[in-house]
Amino acid sequence: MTEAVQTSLPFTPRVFSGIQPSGGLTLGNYLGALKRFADTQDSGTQSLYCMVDLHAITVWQDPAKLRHATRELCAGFIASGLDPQKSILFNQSQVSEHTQLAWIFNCVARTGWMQRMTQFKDKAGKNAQNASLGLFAYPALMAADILIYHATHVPVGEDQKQHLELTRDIATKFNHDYGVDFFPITEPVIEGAATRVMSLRDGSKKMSKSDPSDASRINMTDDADTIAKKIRKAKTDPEALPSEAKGLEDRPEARNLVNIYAALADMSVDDVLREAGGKQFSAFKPMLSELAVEKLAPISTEMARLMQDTAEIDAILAKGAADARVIAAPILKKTYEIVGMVGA
Ligand code: AQP
Repeated sequence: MTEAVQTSLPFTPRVFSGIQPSGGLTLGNYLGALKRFADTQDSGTQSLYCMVDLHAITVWQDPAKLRHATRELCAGFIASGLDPQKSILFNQSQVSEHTQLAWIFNCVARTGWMQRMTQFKDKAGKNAQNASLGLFAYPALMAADILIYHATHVPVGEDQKQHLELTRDIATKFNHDYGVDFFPITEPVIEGAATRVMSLRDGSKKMSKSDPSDASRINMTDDADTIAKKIRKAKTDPEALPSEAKGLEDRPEARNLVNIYAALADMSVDDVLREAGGKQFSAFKPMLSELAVEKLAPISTEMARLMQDTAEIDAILAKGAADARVIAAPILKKTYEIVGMVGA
């Protein structure tokens, strides 16, 4: 089965997003990505969600842990409400068209563009010469992940905004260089109260699975006691909560906890502050812990149940990869034709 490949605008709406199996899922991944994917899965738009294992290895991954994290991530998608019958769930390395298109994009993107990427600078640290070439080229592979499906919308957290802009730049340059309207100019979808969940230990750093401090994040597999302890110890300031959002402007840690509460409760920040304004953190933190446990415990229980049958998870990923390929293969073929590859 093949599908007609569009070579000129407008493009059929299609959603793509990915998460790295680079460790356990965090509350940041859940609120910034998974929950939003689940909330929109019945919108009628075809959606593909990818465990981006090839991105994960841009920094060292132990092979056994990577396999486990990929399956656990798939379990996390399903436990968060993603239905593999409605959305295509797969791991990136099973669809080789991603890397084939990434090579073309490596030849379209400029090294200067990559040098400006803040995620590369953050992850490479002071010794950029020692970073992998893959880490440097990461945004070109990400552009390929999206554009190999002609995806028009990419729901992500705030941290991915710069990479999405680069995806648009690559599509624009490809279309311009080859005189076509072949790749869509993808829209980032960055919405909700928790587009940037911050570290519990430092309100200026995003919550991240690879932060060396486990106390900085809530893991989706943390039990109720651990969640409560981490929230109790979360950095705050001595003031009571304000009664409106502008009172949080210079209080990053307070803002973070209120944002997390709002996103978990599906409330606006103003509504949360209408209820909690005037409370001290000694009263607000237990409210947040209770809500976090109520929302996360069923997900972690379901993840653990799904992980008892990894063969079933592997079958879901294999089926998803086959479905993804049906969309990706003709787009790669057309790309090769446009670029001038014989035999495409
Ligand atoms: N703290 C966050 N707040 C909101 N959204 C977040 N996302 C990640 N962290 C936050 C969103 O989750 C999706 C998947 O991200 P990823 O795992 O592919 O890479 P990442 O953004 O680099 O996430 P981590 O946890 O920080 O992973 P490591 O530590 O391996 O780099 C994206 O949509 C992202 O925006």
